[in-house]
Parts: sequence; C-alpha cells; structure tokens
Amino acid sequence: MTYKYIHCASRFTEDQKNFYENNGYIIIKNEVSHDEIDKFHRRFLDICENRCDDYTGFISKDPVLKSKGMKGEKVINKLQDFIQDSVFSDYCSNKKVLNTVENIIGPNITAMHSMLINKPPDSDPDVSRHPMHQDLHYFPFRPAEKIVAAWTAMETVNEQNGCLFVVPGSHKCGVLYPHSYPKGTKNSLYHGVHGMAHLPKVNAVMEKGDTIYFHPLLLHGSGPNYTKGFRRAISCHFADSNCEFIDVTNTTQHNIKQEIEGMVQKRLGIKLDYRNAWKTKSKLIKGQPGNFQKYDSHL
Ligand SMILES: O=C(O)CCC(=O)C(=O)O
Repeated sequence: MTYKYIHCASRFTEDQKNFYENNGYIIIKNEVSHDEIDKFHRRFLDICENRCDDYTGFISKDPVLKSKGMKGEKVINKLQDFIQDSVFSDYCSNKKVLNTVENIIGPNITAMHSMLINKPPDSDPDVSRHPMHQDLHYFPFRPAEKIVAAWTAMETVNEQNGCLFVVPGSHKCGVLYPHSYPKGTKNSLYHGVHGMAHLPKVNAVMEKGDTIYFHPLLLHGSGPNYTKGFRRAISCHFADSNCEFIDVTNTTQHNIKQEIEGMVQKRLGIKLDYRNAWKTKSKLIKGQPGNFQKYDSHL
C-alpha cells in the first residue's frame, strides 16, 4: 500500500479530506520551514548542554545510554510539555500547522500535549522503538475525531533511522484497545497494543519539515534507529476546545491514569487528578475558549 504526499492549500480539497477520513492520516510536504526547524534544533541543543535555565518542560533520558555514561543529545530522548516554552511554543502556533489542524478539528484549537522526540544512535532497539499504540489511550477527553496529532520530521526520517509507521484505516474500527507494557520494554509510559503485529503497516518516510497529521485511534509506532545519526521530530496534539474531559477510572485507560498520577505525585509532590493534569498543561491557541477552559478543575 502507498500513501499520498499532498501540498496543502488553505482548505483541504475533497481528495485530501477523503484521504484523511479513509486512512486516518495525511502527510503535508514542507509544512514547517527549515529555519523554524533549525531554531527548534538549537533550542534542543541548548537544553541538552545546560545552556538555558528557562526551560520548564520534562526531560527524559534513554536509560541504557545513560547507564553507559552518555551525555547531552546522545542521551536525552524526549522533551515533553513545552507548550509554554519561549521557543518551542512557536511550533504549536505555526500558521501552516494550525491551518491543517483547523481543516481536521475546526477553528477552536487547544494545544494539549507537546514533545520533541530524539532517537540517538547506538541505543538499545527496545528503547529506541515505540511500540504500536493509539494515542487516545493517553487522553481523558473526547470525542476522538476532534483530536489530531501533528508530527514534523526535523531531518530525513526513514525505516533505517526509525520513522513512524502507521496502519492505514485502523482508526475506523472506532475502538480503543487495551494497552500495556510490551515484553522487554525499557521506557516508562511506552504502552502498546498486543496481537496486532500482523496488520499491514506503511512507513511514513519524510523529509525535514514534512508533517504527518493523524487520528488518535490510528495504530502507529516507530522502529529503532539503526544509523549513526540522530532521528528527531517535534510534535503537538491539538483538540477542539469544546472537547469534554471524561473520567477514565475503571476503563482500559485506568492503568495509564494511575501511572501518570503516581509520576506527577513523585516528581512534583502534588496529588493531581488525571483530568486536572491535562487541563494544567493545555493552552488555548486559536478561536473561542470552550469546555477545556471552563472545566472546573476542583475535584
Ligand atoms: O516519534 C516517535 O518515534 C513516536 C511518536 C509516537 O508514536 C507518539 O508520540 O505517539
């Protein structure tokens, strides 16, 4: 199966709309300029080299490379929750990205989750890969069709360096599958689905600045980086500001809720309900405030 590369005008064509609806993803070429990407790369390196004291997001390290004494960009494999960051926030408000997002979820846009994912060379494949999963597993808000991920390649990404793979059309089942840790995993929070490895996958081979948008029920993941270079990508999940928070207690999402609440308590010393954790890190980007902004976080 092949997938389409599409040059986006300001409104989706019927073809683009149909492609996203049928496949659960769309790739837009040259969505983010090389200058913007270089700016994000410099910020990433400044954080890796401890050259900035104003970064307040999370920093994750590759546990295996850390145990080998690696430093800086050779060990930091993820920055997370930088929606308020002075530099990275430009990704969440990039005009071209927002234009495409608006085509998918409408004009009232809240940024919910942001990441820069780095795959350094020489990592253990079990750390470097991201198991097949659906992003909705992590989200205590609905409806699914009003949520979209934007993921931009910061350099050429292909099968060798661990590009994303997707299972086209898998979002159409409308089901959120149970997720848990795959055997041998060494990354915290990297839950995956089980028994679906046989499904036909497509590698999202992309160049610097190309951006893939995908539905939160789409099965996807990424392979290990087998090269001597880095594989970096920047991403943000957006939702219609009128999505509703839901209580995921005793659902298939109970495990991730408990794990993240426990992590917040350990790292920040505060007891935060899962929905509040998501509200706290969200930011209205465009259009009218909605349910997210009105949500009474006092539980
Ligand atoms: O960038 C990657 O390798 C995986 C990202 C991903 O699948 C996700 O964040 O949901």
